[in-house]
Amino acid sequence: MESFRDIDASHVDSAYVKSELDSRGYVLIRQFLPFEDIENLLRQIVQILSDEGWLLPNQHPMVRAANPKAACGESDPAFKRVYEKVFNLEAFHSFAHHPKLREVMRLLVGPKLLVHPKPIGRLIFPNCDRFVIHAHQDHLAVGGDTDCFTAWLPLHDCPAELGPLQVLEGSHHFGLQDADPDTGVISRDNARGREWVSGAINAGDALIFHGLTVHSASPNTSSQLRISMDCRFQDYSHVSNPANFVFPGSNDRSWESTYAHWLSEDLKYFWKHLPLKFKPSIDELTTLVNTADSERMRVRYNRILSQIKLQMPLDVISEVDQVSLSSRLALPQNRPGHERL
Ligand SMILES: O=C(O)CCC(=O)C(=O)O
Repeated sequence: MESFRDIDASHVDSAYVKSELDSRGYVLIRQFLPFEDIENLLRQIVQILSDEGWLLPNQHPMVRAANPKAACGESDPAFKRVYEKVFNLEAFHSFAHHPKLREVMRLLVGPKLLVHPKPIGRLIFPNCDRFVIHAHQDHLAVGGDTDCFTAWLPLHDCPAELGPLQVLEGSHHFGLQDADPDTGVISRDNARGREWVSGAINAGDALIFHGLTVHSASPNTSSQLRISMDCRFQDYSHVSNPANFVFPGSNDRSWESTYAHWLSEDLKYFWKHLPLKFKPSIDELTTLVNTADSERMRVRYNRILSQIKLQMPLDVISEVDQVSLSSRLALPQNRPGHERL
């Protein structure tokens, strides 16, 4: 496989980033984020994993030596319980707002930058095929604006054996590609684009790609956990998916539980005053609660709608949606005491 084309952070400028994203669908910026900031987050994550028995006890947690007996992945209840602890870390969220990331993302999306509020942490056990994320396009799951960008950020050096990402160059030029309707996986044989590229991605490097760029993880064949973040960014005046602001998959997670141990108020509900435009809109969501094809999706839409009501202040929602939400949910437009929700 060909190697990534990359650039050192000191040479990055707006024209380069835009033209690489335009022509290749990705840009790999080397030595972009300061090591101390990455290490601070990694330390907090590995402490959780060590306390949970995911790491071998006879080695330093920062080595991330995986305990094979604890191996689990995203769909396992054991994973979800530990992941929630990681997700609740204040540093996990502030990392997505790192000034360097904001700066480069503004080059791509302009001044109206929306940092998606739910970054994803990847905690990938080694030598487990079922945990490898296969080829897909983020837009299928993320929804909203196609011009949404992902920054993939390993929290330690990630040579080939730790399973860094691979990218299909130029694949973002072909719209949404044929994918398995249940899993969103695109067969590598049929994927449209130029050629697959890959290579080591190290702590501090940022791999940034477009929402339609086909990409895939490579298998982690090492003996260590691979720990990385993926954070998403878009223009807030473009449509965004309301599911990205709430917790549609679970009944007991909320922003209040996420924020319970945070020291600073700065990033809580940071999107609160942004004039977001939802797609599906509140009206569409209200219809989907009754008309979506499957019971699973009807329940999901219902959760999104009710969590928006509970968790988001009405001034977040665009004019049209406010009227619709307040009449349907019988809420006053300016609810006293709602500012902190
Ligand atoms: O880190 C991984 O294994 C997958 C990440 C990914 O697919 C993404 O960032 O969209």
